[in-house]
Amino acid sequence: MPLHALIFDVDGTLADTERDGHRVAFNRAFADAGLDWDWDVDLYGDLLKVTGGKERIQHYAALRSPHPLSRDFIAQLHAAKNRHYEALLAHNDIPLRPGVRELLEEARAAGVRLAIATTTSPENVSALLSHALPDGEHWFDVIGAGDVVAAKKPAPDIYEWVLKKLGLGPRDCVAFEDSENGVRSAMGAGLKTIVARNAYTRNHDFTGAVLVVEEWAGVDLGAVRRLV
Ligand code: XBP
Ligand code: MG
Repeated sequence: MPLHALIFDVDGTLADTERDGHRVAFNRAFADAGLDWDWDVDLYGDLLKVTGGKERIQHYAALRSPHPLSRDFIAQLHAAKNRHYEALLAHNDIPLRPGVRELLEEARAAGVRLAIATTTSPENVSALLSHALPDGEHWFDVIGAGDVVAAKKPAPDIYEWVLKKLGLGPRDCVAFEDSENGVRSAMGAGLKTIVARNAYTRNHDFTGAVLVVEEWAGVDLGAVRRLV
């Protein structure tokens, strides 16, 4: 089966952004808003089951109080969190996971197209790429991110949206993920999926993935082609 495109998740897959990036940014936005919420490393691991920053805030608010937060307040909190995230990336060094750049470069050299399918907001994708892969944002033909679809991962919608924009079918592409919600989403769209686990997703259920590894280093294009 010819391989036409590689489709990457962002958070946890291209880079380990959650613990020292998104989590810290959420906490800074909560403090700014006068909320006494503190998402520690373990609690954040549980909260990652809910994909999407706005959805995660809403879920946590419902655990804390029977009175729902307004959509406007959640949207403001989330926008503040994304501003903190961007500032953090500018000051912290959150690099690409080992092996990612090599795989992207190999695909480009071989004429295999690149795309992104993520739950995170588009501005966060740009912020990450501008710092971790400064020459690389234009390497991706399609970037599907955030609210472009109503149903976030584990729904297949974001991968289906990206496939449609690429003009390709799922059998022409491979998905790269780090989490159970991501694998459910990609497989739901009919994609073969390769997983590199991380500290937050080590115990997730990856049933159905074609390969599960600890790191991307060693997953080269030849290895990907042999799996499809
Ligand atoms: C990523 C997420 C995101 C980020 C925060 O999931 O769940 O919500 O934690 O992003 P995946 P926003 O890697 O499976 O796409 O705050 O921008 O929503
Ligand atoms: Mg992920």
